[in-house]
Amino acid sequence: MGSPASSVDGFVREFLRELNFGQGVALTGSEVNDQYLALARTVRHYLMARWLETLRRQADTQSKGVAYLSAEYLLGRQLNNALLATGLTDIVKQGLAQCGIDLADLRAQEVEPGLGNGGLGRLAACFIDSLATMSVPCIGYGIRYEYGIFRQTFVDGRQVEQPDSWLALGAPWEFPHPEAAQTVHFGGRTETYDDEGVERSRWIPAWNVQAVPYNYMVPGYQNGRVNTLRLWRAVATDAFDLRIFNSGDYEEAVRAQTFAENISKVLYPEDSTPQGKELRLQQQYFFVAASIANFLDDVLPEGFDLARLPERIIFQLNDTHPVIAVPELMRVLVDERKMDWDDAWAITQKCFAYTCHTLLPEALEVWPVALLGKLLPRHLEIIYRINDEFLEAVRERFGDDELRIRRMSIIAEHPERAVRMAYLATVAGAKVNGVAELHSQLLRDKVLPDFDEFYPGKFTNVTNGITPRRFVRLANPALSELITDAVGVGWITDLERLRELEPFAEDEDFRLRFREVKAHNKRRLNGVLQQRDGLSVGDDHMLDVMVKRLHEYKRQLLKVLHIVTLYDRISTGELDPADVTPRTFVFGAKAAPGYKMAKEIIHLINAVGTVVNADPKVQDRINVLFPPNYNVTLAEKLIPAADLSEQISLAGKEASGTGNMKFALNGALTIGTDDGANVEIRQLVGDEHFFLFGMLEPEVEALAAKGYVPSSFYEADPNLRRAIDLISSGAFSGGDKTTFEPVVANLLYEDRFMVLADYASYLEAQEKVDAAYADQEAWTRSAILNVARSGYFSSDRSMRDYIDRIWHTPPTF
Ligand code: NBG
Repeated sequence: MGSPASSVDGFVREFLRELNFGQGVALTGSEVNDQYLALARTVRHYLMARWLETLRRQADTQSKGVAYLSAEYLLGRQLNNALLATGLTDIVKQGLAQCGIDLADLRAQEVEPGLGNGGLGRLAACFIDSLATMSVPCIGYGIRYEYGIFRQTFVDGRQVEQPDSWLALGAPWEFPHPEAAQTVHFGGRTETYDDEGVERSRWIPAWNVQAVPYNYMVPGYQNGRVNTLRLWRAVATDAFDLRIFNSGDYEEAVRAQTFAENISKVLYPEDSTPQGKELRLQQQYFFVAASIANFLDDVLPEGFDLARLPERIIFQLNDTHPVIAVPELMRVLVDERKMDWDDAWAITQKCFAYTCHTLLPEALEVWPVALLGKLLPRHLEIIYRINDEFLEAVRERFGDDELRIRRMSIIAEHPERAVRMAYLATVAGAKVNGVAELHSQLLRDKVLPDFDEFYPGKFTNVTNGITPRRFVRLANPALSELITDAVGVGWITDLERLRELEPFAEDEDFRLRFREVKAHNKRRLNGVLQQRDGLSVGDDHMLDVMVKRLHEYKRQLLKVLHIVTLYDRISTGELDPADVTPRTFVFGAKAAPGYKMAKEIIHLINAVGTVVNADPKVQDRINVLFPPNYNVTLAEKLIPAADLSEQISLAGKEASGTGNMKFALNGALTIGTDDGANVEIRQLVGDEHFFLFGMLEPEVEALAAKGYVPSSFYEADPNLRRAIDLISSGAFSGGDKTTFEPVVANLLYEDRFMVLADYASYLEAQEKVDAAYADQEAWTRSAILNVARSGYFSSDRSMRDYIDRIWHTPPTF
């Protein structure tokens, strides 16, 4: 297939053809959605030849690649990225203009595929972008959820979830392949049988569903490579029982279909804590079983010698969600391909690697044995055997140390018998990695120390990264232009080149231009917020931003206490408004629908915002904005406009954070704890360009060991007392003292994440922020140095680290 001519006329011809023959409409009278769909399909033509070429060469060379197994991909909009990858933006802009269409309107028409919750899903999207850009063979495997992360609305300040029907207006970026469906089995029982003198096991499943692949292109940045993302959709095998239908029982006739298709219906709106739901386990097995079958049967050439599987593939387990792939590969190799158990296990241990993304014990998935045995009986047997052999090896090494055996067993006995998926992944994985230096160290020392001792060298670190294509080049065109003017374009694929910006921090003219870029981005944000939510950022305000999932450990409450304190001081006259740095505080956060406290906190933020924004005493000084439905699309506008990035989790709780990297690379300064990747950001940008506060992780541990009494901080600190009392007084709830009682009681009597203990230190750091911001030249210098020194946080670098330390999959072509 020849690619369409890269000229404006060629583009216009293709575009009109798509509009006429694809959408069935004429240009005159066509709707924006028709135009968007036609444009998307036209752009995808340009990528098609490269995609097919990549697949052909991949099949020829048979070099080793990565299969990234992830239950989430938070992709963000596709059109802009595809335009950037193909270098078509200018041609398309001109061509559309000839048709009387503004490209910006079509961009705005795209509904982003929100097939992920937060950092973990966005990380997967950054990684596949980097691998394509670096010409490394990779297939991303996941689930094509019909409904992605819910759309958040606020009603009286409370979160209300709406379904995210991202497919409703058409899905021009996907290629369904029903003919390549895989059958995925569930339930039933197992039996042993005599296979020509060898006793073998087999699984007699009870029901099955079809997994239909939907392929998406993952274009590299202007390098002619297009990798594949393959998302599976569940479809019922016997879709419709005609006999029942004819007898008039419509509901019964579609029951099986509904049941099966539920598997890929919705993304679990969870972040960091598992929901022990059978459907979730179904989803997990569904996508990994389909993916492994697809790889072995369709991607590998016929007759491939599976003993050589580790030379061809590494399955990267993105957190514990895909870990059921381990017993699945064993089942396929032993039961179906009749391989000897030991050989199969040796292969399996070379084909998997596991990334852990958390430190919260409650976020380490466990599956009750009863549930797993019911849904996947053969897999449970396989897990038992893996565990028996593993514990045998532990015994050999350490003797009958029963405590140790119990600690290390893949099967937990309390509170119920359950499979510890993180342990299974650790035993099976060639490597286990954390996602930032501190996280990897705590993983070894605190979460899995027995395993680190048992498997020296298995644990490693790969610090997360973000793609500079989407989060700098596309999100921040004004800054990109400034950088390119200064250092050339090479930085887009070699982000360490941002170092060359360092001397420009001393250049007054460059600083001025840098400030103009920020001001431009704030105006752009203002336009977006006005149109989207009727909100506006105050003129000349510092933009202080906290965007991330709502979770107690991330401590949005600490930010609220800071705002309440400022408000209190100004409105009581203790602070002269003229002495207060004008700030607009922006929150963006979704709470898991079942997470009550998180939802209370959202309500509190909105309530404080309403009062603060309406009070003439503080107007023009402080402002609180909470645009609903924070997503990738909004992030792309918000982050480039920010001055201050809030990364204020309790030390030892945030595995990495990736928002922190996006802000630093877009020239915001960070106020943050010594946690996750903040540690590395601070080391790189320099202490004097980072506002550090709060306890260090060992201090947190020490305080917990000693017995943390939050109310003692309340009693000892008059500022804190006033802030909390103001919330309790009903000042933000129309006089009702009960509204925020649960939040306040939680802070005073539990405060698991030590908000009160870090409050004073946080306030002090915020005062330093104000003082620093007053000197705009110095602030800009720091902001430029943040950009210049954060090149390390490119996901291209993360990919190089994975390749060197874990995958050993060199770039190909
Ligand atoms: C999240 C962590 C973040 C981290 C991302 C990506 C989960 C389970 N973990 O700190 O909370 O940046 O993963 O690694 O969602």
